[in-house]
Amino acid sequence: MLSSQHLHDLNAPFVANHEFQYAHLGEVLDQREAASAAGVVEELRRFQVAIPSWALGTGGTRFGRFPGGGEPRSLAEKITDVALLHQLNGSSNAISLHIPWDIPTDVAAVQQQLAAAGLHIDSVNSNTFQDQSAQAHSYKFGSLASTEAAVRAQAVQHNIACIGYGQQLGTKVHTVWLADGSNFPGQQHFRRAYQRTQESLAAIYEALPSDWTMLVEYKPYEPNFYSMVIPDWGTSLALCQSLGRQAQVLVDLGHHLPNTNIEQIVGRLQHFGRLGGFHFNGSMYGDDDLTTGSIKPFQLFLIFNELVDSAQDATVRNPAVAYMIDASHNTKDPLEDLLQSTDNILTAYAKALLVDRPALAAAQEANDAALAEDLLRDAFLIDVRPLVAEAYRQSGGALRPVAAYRQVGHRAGLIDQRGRLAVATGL
Ligand SMILES: [Mn+2]
Repeated sequence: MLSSQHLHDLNAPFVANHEFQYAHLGEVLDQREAASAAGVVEELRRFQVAIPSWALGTGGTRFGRFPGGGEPRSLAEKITDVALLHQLNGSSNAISLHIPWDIPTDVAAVQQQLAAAGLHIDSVNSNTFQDQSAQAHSYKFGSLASTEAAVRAQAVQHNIACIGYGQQLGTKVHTVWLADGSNFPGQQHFRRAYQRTQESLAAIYEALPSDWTMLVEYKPYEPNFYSMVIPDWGTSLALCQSLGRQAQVLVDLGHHLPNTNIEQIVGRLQHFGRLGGFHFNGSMYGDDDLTTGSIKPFQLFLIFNELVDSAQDATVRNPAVAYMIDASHNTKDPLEDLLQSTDNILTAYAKALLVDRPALAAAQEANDAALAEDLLRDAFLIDVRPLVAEAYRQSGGALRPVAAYRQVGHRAGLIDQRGRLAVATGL
């Protein structure tokens, strides 16, 4: 952990320039009248995005891993890493856990460590996409959708066990992503696979405490390449509607075919009151799990534009959305990548807050396509970096989180402490 004096010293070289830029932008925004700098900074400080425990090490690809050393070897070390991220940006106050990779051995110690760092567990994620050494039945041909009742029962029990771990740690969100599907035409009966999945999810939903949310994630392909049992938001939505109000759709930005209009999906799900959560990442082709906003920053802005629009619309009855990052790294230092992802998320959110919404609504009503598009572009093209930096500073963090992380030589310290060959649990 860094002392507040140390953070103050790290910010010192940047303060004068930051204050100049922030004051200038404040005047520009006052003239536009859509939103004030202070108001946006306040919103940014409120916005928190959960860090996935599995992205603190090098996830790699199926072709290999190129780790940079010093990966967290336990849940305690993962919490330590997220605590540093939260100290630097004030925007990462939660961790998504993966079961069985992050099963807590000492719950009281975990709770104590979380409280000391101002963190909490935002969700538990089940894993039926691979076999664990001790399990009785294989998931080779599916889990919740398996043709074998004993396999389905085992997968249901695992999900219920995840909820139990989550209860111990104080979270109220359970995320289900299914790898189930088929690789060849005719391999799987589509309707029956869906029915079996629905029944398995209903059994898990039965065990869900009344104040919990169950998030159902979809994905069009991979690891199965001919069909996935839950390939799209429509299937997720249908399943959630069949389960009950506590079931919500989770949108993972990388889980769409190229050029899918994700912002429209976001708008639709909010209309139905069924947008439960986000997995942020960057995508060029598919589930690439790259830095959020690195490839398509305009798309990320348009997604936040929908979120802000819905938040300001009293007719929208969508519950609070769980914001999470879901990424995998092989090129960058994972902690730097997560700082960059959070920075890009806050940048897109800030720009969406600057949209002149009454003017946009009027342009849409008048079918003025040129003006409507221009109003979005006007907000998107404003350089909001001073607002994001000010949010970091007001939260007691670093004006430039990645620069501060490098300046203190954090990765070298982790390698000294944990070893060059340390591998994150689960990876
Ligand atoms: Mn995901």
